[in-house]
Order: sequence, then structure tokens, then C-alpha cells
Amino acid sequence: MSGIPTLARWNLVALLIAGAVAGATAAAAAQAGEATSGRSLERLFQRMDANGDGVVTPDEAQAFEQRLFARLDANHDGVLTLDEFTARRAGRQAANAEPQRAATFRSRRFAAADTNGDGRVTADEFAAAFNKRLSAMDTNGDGRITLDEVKGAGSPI
Ligand SMILES: [Ca+2]
Ligand SMILES: [Ca+2]
Ligand SMILES: [Ca+2]
Repeated sequence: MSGIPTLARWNLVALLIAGAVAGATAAAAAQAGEATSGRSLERLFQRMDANGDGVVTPDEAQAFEQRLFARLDANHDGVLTLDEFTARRAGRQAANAEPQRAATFRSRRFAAADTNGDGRVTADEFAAAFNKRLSAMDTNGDGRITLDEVKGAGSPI
């Protein structure tokens, strides 16, 4: 299955988090494959690349991560619950033909970020998961992320 543009943006966000754990699941890889289709990866990259110079610096990535966390933290208590983590995506994925798989995938993403396993993802845990994934994306190790690297990370293979 491919070509679900409304999902792709969140799928990349999912990638950023879920991919932080070594040995991402086959389901994650499949979702990642969906994220590579269309222009959604480019749109997401553009949102991360605040100054539009075609490179996402660590500062830009961190700012993006913090905005993302703040947006997900619906009750603004500084931690994400599974409900908060999935709420925004749940609406978007209502049209998904495989809601079961999507729900499983979201749960795994959450568990991957919740490194101490207390059922809540703190800002630190979220940032750590995000940064880990970002490092993995930075294939040439220069500390900056290009669109090509983002696209490469989105590949299931
Ligand atoms: Ca930039
Ligand atoms: Ca919260
Ligand atoms: Ca936790």
C-alpha cells in the first residue's frame, strides 16, 4: 500500500521517533515506505528547515522537536501520554484502511520513546528519541540534515 499523502507527514514524525530504536519493526519499515511517496517529506523538511537554506541544522531540528512536543502535549503538563501521542494522528488516520496496524504502530512508537517504561514520555525522552533518529538520518555525519538524507531515511530498505 502506498500513496496516502495525509498520513505521510505524520509517518515521518513517527519515523523520527520509532526509528530511534535499533531494529525498527517491519511494520515501521512499511509505514516508512508510505512516507517516502509524494511531496510530504519535502514539506516536512521545509518545516524543519526554518531559514530555508536547504539544510536542517541542529538548532533548527531542536526547535522543530520542541514545537512538536508542545503541540502533542495537549494538557501542557510537560509529559506525553499515549493518548496525547496518538490523538492528532488518530484523526488523520481515520481514513486509513488498516486502523489496527496504525494503532499498533503508534503504540510501538510511544514505547520506543518511553525509555524508562513508565507509560509517559517526558520532554527529555522525546528529545532523546528524536535526536537519536536524527543522528541516524545524518548519514554523512556532518551534524546537518539534508532533504536527500531525509528521503534516504524514509526508505524501507
Ligand atoms: Ca536551515
Ligand atoms: Ca501531557
Ligand atoms: Ca517515560
